[in-house]
Amino acid sequence: MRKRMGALGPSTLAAWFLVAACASEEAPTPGTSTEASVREIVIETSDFAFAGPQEMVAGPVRIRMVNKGQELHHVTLVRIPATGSLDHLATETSDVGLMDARYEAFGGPNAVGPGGESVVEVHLEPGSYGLICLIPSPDMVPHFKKGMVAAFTVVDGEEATTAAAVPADADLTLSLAEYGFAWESPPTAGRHRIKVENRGMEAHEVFIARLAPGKTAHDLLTWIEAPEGPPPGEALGGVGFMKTGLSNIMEVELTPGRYALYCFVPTVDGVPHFVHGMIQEFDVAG
Ligand SMILES: [Cu+2]
Repeated sequence: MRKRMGALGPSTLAAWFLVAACASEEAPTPGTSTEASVREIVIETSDFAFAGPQEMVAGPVRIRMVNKGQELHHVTLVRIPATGSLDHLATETSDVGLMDARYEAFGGPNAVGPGGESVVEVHLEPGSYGLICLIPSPDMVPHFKKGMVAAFTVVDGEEATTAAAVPADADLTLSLAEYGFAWESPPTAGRHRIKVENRGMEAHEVFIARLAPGKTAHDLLTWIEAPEGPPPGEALGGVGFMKTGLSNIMEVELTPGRYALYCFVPTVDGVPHFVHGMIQEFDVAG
């Protein structure tokens, strides 16, 4: 994401959160093959900080991001090499998100607007990580340069924190590569767990928005650059910067309508992938 999208309606996400919150309080049913128990952590975003646990055990984790700020935010997880540091990540990453190649992007819940919820399941390996928000403010200064970067440690172990009951398998697959998106099967209406796989040679992300009737993916980009009138779309999250070979599972409710997918990861010359064609619309039938 390059810029805030203003008051993007969080009502659907808020409603979905209520459903998800109820579901997460139920104990997983033993012996069923359709559900799995996944540890869950909640990270709150604000203007311009993260609040949540600073350490967790390695393995799969469902990260629920709750945006309490007034701007769009996301949580991107970046593993810090022994030769790097959180401070180096924060100072050396470019305004458009170009990172030192030693830093490994693991994904994370992508952008939603004020009051929104973004949920992804990530598999984390042990190590030192940074949580970073690469989204720029209206002044075009990215949030991590306003302090939105935090240390996060993943340790070896068995300890479980809060568990959420979720379907064991993703029911849709979306692959990312240079430079486009490909659905394994057409997305349908309903609540989905979408496996997002990076099958390319570069890091990629997917940001998903529901388009207002008659609006296009480019209309939303234009509006992001210069907001005028009502927003032509609503941010639904997605999966943040993710290195080649990794996958995250994003949870999203798709109602009938038209949607847009974007990748804002820059190539080495700083040009975002959507300029190279990583921007796509799709329809969900009623
Ligand atoms: Cu990309």
